[in-house]
Amino acid sequence: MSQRTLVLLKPDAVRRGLVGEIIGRIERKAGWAIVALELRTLGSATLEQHYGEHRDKPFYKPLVEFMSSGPTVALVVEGERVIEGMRALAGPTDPIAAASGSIRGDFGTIVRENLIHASDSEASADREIKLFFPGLR
Ligand SMILES: Nc1nc2c(ncn2[C@@H]2O[C@H](COP(=O)(O)OP(=O)(O)OP(=O)(O)O)[C@@H](O)[C@H]2O)c(=O)[nH]1
Ligand SMILES: [Mg+2]
Repeated sequence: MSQRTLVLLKPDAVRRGLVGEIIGRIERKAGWAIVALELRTLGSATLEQHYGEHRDKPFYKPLVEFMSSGPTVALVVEGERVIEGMRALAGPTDPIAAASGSIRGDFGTIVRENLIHASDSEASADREIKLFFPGLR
C-alpha cells in the first residue's frame, strides 16, 4: 500500500546538524522516496493550522515558539506503509521513552525538542501535505 506522509525535521534537528543523519535513515528504507523537500522557517499561521488539535493544551504556546525558532526541513516521503513506518522510525513523542534505534530515542531527551514530526494518519497526511506543499501532484 503506497502512501505519502509529511515529515518535519524540527529546528533542533537543523541546529544540531542532524539533517543528513535523519534523511539518510529515511533514504535507507527500501523503496521509500522523497518527493518534496524544502528548508523553511515556519510562521504562526502555518503552525496554528498544523498543530491546531493542541491549541488548548498547556504545551501549545512553547511548542509554537520552539517550532518557529529556526528553520525546519519539510519533506514528503512516499512508499509502502510510510505513514506507520515513519512514526516507527521517529519513535514515541517522549525521547526518553523512545527505544534506541529510533530517531527520538537515539538523539533526544526533551519532549518538546523531539527532532521530528511525522503525520499520524492518512487524514492527517492529506491535510498536512496540502498545507506544506499545496502545489505537489
Ligand atoms: N512540553 C510538552 N510538549 C509536548 C507534550 N506533548 C506533546 N508535546 C509536543 O507537542 C508535539 C505534538 O504532540 P503530539 O502530536 O501529541 O505528538 P507527536 O505526534 O508524537 O509529535 P508531532 O509529530 O510533532 O505531532 C510533540 O511532538 C511535542 O513536541 C507534553 O506533554 N509536554
Ligand atoms: Mg502529532
